[in-house]
Amino acid sequence: MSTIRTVHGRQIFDSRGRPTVEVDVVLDSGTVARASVPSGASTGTHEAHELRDGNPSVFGGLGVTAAVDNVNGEIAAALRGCDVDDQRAIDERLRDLDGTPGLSRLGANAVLGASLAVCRASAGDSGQPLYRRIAQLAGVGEPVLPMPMVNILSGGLHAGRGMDVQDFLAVPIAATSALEAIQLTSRVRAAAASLCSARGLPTLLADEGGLSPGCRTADEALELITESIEAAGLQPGADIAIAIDVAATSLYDSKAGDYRLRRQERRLSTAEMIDMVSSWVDRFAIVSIEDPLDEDDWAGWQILTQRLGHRVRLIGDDLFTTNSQRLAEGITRGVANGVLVKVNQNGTLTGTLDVVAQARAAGYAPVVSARSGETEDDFLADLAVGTAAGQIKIGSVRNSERLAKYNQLVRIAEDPTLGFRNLPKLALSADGGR
Ligand code: 2PG
Ligand code: MG
Repeated sequence: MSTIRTVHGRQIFDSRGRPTVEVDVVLDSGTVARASVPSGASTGTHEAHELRDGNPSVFGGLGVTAAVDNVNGEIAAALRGCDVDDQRAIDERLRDLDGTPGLSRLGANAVLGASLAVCRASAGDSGQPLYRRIAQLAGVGEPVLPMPMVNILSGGLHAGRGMDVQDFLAVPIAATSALEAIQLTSRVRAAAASLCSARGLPTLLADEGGLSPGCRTADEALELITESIEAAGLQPGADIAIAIDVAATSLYDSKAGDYRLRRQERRLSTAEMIDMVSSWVDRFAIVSIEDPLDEDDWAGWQILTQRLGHRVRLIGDDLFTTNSQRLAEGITRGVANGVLVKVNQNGTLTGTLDVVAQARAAGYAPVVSARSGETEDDFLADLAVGTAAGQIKIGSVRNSERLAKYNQLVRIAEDPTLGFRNLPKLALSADGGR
């Protein structure tokens, strides 16, 4: 057993150039480990609290010096001398120290940076790859390489609202290995760029490295991604399936109680949103839809799940915010059948692993996900493998903060004992596929 000697935080910068927290942990054995914290743009209200300085004259209020001070002060003092291998005790200690449900006092960014760095230190100290250590913590016997869903077209808050729907992604269902998955989706990404350029559409990159063609309707974007798959010499629905993240919370107008599609200058009720999403599923090779409705529209989600849950994965991101109470409510209400897993929505590694276990026990598919603001930290690749989540969403196959994770998957794939998992089949049933 090694104990924690020092915990040191600093302010670094994420892929949008915004400040974020990085933490170094040093053990008495001399092992050193580092982790940094991502940040979202289309955030859910119920996420753990990201502590920002709020001083508008420094980084527009986005500084994280108070969170860093908390790492170097209270957190470092609380963790000094702790057994690095007892991740659960450390994460509970961090939660107790903070004392608020959403980690708003110390900041979830401060707490998470420490939590992830501790896990990496423990892995390094015992000489095991990070994904093996995570598998141990998660109680997973057989870690597995995940199927990626790769961002091809971007809209919403990741692309200046150039399209209403946030992500159109390619899922390489014909792939039999992680490398082949990356290769197939890269072909689609390249074909989409050629099509955009041939049509005079912009080919500049959005926040997650996807293209932002500014399609007026989701139908146009779905046609464009379908044509891109075909132009890459692949078959939609057989080689590549389509996934969507509507990120509908950012479309919802809570005063009017409806959804605003700005590009079409239209407003839709919940029922009309459900009809629209159903018509996409009828006409395109769609395997999963994330956040098709607002984060608090439980009743709408229920109707949608009954209608589509036996046909596609319905993934809750803003809906569940990697929070076990929210997920428990969704399971009870029969809402969704998949959950997006984002470490900074939860705030600790143990809390995140608990949500994955809870999802699995209820038959909900976990999808490990990056944020739109990322660093070069590749923890997520190991998290997806170690939890055997089966699916990962990192963004496009562009930009170093995205490639850091894909490249780590490539390295992990050198382990000959690991399998690659295709999409889990939906358990067909009348109650929404659960
Ligand atoms: C999402 C994520 C990642 P953000 O909505 O799923 O694509 O975006 O990090 O901005 O919440
Ligand atoms: Mg989302």
